[in-house]
Amino acid sequence: MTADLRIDGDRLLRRIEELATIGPIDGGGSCRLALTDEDREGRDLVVTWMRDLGLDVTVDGIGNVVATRPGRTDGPPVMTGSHIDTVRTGGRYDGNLGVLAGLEVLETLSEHGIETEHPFAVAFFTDEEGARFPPDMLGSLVYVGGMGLEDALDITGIDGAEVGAELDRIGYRGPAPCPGPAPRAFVELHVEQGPVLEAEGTTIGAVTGVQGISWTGYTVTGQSNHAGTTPMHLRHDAGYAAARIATHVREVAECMGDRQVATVGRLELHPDLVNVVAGSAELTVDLRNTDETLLRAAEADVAAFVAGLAADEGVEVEATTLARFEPVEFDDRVVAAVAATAERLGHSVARMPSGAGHDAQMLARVCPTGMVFVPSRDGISHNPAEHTDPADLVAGADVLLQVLLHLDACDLDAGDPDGEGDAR
Ligand code: HGY
Ligand code: MN
Ligand code: MN
Repeated sequence: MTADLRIDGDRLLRRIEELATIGPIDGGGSCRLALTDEDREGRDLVVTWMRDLGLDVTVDGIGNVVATRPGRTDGPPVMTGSHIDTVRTGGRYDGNLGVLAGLEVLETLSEHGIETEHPFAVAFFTDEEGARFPPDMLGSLVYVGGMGLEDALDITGIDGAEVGAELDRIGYRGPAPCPGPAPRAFVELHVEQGPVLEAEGTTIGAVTGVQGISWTGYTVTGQSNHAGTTPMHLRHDAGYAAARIATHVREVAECMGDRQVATVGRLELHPDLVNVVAGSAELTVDLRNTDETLLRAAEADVAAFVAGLAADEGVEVEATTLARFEPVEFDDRVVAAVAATAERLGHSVARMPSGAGHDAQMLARVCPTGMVFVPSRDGISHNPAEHTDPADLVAGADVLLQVLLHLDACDLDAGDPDGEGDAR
């Protein structure tokens, strides 16, 4: 009876710990920025695990890795996965849990001799974080045909490196075609990275969708000048202008309230010296909302503010869109399957949107897609203090296993709203 099948929790936890030792940072997290040597090392470890399981491993032109276990029939796989690249202050679960839980699902099926109807696949997608090379979810965006491969390979990172050259350097520019083949269905397990599940005392999130994301890079050009001799009315202070933009976006989010969030994560002044009025500044603005109309309103407000500020301060401001994704709704059948499966396994479950971006929001463009969340302690993520209780990690992986089996067995065309399918 596969309905009673569960993963090997200790094996999953061991792999999470082992992967976390690559690119280690203080506090127990990892730094594996996309396409760095640390990312390559993490990729090599996970690919070794995939190959040790006898999975068919492919690497595509943007470095996405897909490992497939055959089913009774050929055709589009039931797919799971996430990412193993991290931000500079990464925790050990963001992305890694989804990839390693997917690997654990395939190993569990093999060690119990389970033959699935369709192939099962686990993937890790390149540069999900977008922290080094914007936009985020770059690999999965290319996988689903949302960006041409050549355009993606030409992207220059915050350190001046280029995606294509870095893929060549780490040996992960593979032959598999982009866009990749659409899966039968896709389910991603991920830590919530927010405070909701923990606050509600709920174990599983049945994720209903992902909020819209707007990333803009600003270059402010003023005039460097002497901090002591330049009268205030003669200044064209790029540092002041950047600071005003940063405080304004915070005010916009607080004024709009509800789900609107705004972040200035990067801010660099030049020449960055105590006694020099900044001649130029670079900063990024991250705006997000579950409602596209409200997100556009926030973008318009910021753009108007920046234009007025530039005129008042006598600076030039150049804006570059680094990422722009509209809100995504996941497939009701998959959301229902996650919720029903969590309940069947005896876990509390809540439906909720995702505040963070995920590869699933890209796969949702090409197949029935959903996500499983598990709680984040104190809602912390993108921080080495990121933590999820082992029991919750295992619970999430068990729900993932059972949802994938349901999506393998059910008739997706007929729909299967109760998510029970024909549990075998
Ligand atoms: O930015 C995000 O939400 C994700 O961590 N890439
Ligand atoms: Mn993630
Ligand atoms: Mn992340």
